Amino acid sequence: MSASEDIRAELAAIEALAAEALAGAADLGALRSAEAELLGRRSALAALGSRLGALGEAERRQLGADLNAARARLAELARTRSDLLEAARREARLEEDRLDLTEASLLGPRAWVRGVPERGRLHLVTRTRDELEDIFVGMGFGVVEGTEAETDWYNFEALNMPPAHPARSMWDTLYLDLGEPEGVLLRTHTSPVQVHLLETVGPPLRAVMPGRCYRKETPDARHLAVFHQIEGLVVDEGIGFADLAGTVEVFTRAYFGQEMLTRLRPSFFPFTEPSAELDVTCPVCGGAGCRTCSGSGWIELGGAGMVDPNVLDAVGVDSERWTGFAFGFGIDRLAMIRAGLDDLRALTDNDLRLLHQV
Ligand code: FA5
Repeated sequence: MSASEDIRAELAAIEALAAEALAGAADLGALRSAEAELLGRRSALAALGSRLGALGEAERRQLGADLNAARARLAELARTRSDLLEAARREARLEEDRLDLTEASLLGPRAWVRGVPERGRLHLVTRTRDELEDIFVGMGFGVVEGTEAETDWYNFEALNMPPAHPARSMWDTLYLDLGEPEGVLLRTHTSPVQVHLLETVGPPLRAVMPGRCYRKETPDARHLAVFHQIEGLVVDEGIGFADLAGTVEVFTRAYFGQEMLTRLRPSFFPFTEPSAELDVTCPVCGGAGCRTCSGSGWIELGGAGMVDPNVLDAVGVDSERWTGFAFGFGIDRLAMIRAGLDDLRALTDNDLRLLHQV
């Protein structure tokens, strides 16, 4: 065999092997190293090219052209294989990243894992509010709702707190940019609904008034800036403090059961006289003192007292004839205590892992 025939045969063999290796590369990495090995400067193909110098002019030209053609065919083959592998890699990545957000948000994370649709349910605070309403309806109370935006008169003045009264500082108020400066506000408690009720319905009356309240507060374990209260008002002839104490006791037993320790402690509110505060044993530490109750062993649920005659007089109700009691309890606190939560903020975090348990 002449030298040129020898080279031609070798070229055919090298091309066949290289074509097989390139076409069979399993991924882009394997393809790149096959290309370097088969088409690079140290490849058998390159070595073959360096042997052409020993041939005569015509043969060298011919074989040189054959060699370049073989190299071009192999390069084209590598490109085709590369495009194919690149497309497959993109496809695989898209499949991996595919996130069906519709499925995730409609069914919730637990359903997603189990593949079973999950039913939604009412938030713990809403369920607590419903339950409190049921308890009071069972005790003969009606349910009344007020508005969240109030005027200064209903939130403060009619409740025996004239402008600049020091007791106003008990409630850090968020004002709305409406009407007179500081004339319209987001109610800081549900007590203004008492005033509306006395004005529009008048005695005798027995009602609870649940709803959302707002205060300029920094949230902590027992405080939120947006929270809920349930107000109670009973006005009739001959109502006394014993009626208030009895009502509070029947209510706390109905809601917490017999075991819960409660206490009524003397306090002050401008719209009740005498005034008291209702506390329950801290459910987190059992009364020993902890972070949740700030070490006191008790958690305050709300205020109460005999309606101050000035409040009745302010809305034209005869305070010589009618007497009454009122209370305002924190719904979020009631929910937190019975669910055994150590931090009120857990109720607004919307962590489904917690909300599913309470
Ligand atoms: C009042 O708001 C009075 N209006 C209650 C009242 C009504 C007294 C009728 C007398 C007669 P106080 O600010 O203490 O009072 O709030 C009552 C309850 O609401 C608290 O004991 C607590 O349970 C709840 N509460 C008050 N502020 C917050 C808050 N920032 N976050 C969560 N709960 C709160």
